[in-house]
Amino acid sequence: MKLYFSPGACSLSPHIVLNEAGLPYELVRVDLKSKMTEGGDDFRRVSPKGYVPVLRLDNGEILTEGTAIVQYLADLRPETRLAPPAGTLERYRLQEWLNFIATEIHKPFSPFFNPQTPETQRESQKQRLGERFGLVVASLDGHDYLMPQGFTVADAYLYTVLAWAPGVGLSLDPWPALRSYMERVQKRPGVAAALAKERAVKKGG
Ligand SMILES: N[C@@H](CCC(=O)N[C@@H](CS)C(=O)NCC(=O)O)C(=O)O
Repeated sequence: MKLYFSPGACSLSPHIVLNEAGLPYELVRVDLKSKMTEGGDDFRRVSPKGYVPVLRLDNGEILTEGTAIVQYLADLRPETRLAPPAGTLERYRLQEWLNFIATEIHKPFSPFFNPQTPETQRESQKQRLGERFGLVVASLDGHDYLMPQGFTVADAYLYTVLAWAPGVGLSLDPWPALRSYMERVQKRPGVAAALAKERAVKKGG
């Protein structure tokens, strides 16, 4: 399998899951501005959506949308318990988290990455995200991870998007439980390896 990614982007989530699942994969870096891959291919010919993450399966099929990709990967290795079995209530709980992270945390970060966004909108977005962070903290109460079973693909995704907060001027200090959650997640070997790889790629230019 090939994961099309950009260092530090939301493609970090499936990158973490590939490691946690112990699956073999190749990484293909994408320049999100030029829409070119590191090999000089037009990324829009890989996926007309033009955004990462994109997974190319060994049979050549293309899978997009982070929440679908991470569940696909988890289901390849059910014994790693990165996702509860399909059809169970627990699986819908996982999907509840994935959708919450995608729509209530991931996308509300988007205005911060647009230099045209006015300061007033940035402040209101910070407040909105803060309210969502409060909901996450309440759910984490007494748990190491989002789901009672332990680390799942939802944690890979939550970690990825929360890691953007300090860079956009949104300190996690008011939510100590989130800070300790981030520290806990990034100590996992699969997470640490993905972070080290993406930092090295970014440093290399
Ligand atoms: N709906 C997509 C959104 C993915 C997304 O927002 N990707 C960003 C990076 S975090 C991107 O590639 N942006 C470049 C662009 O949209 O041109 C998903 O959930 O996978």
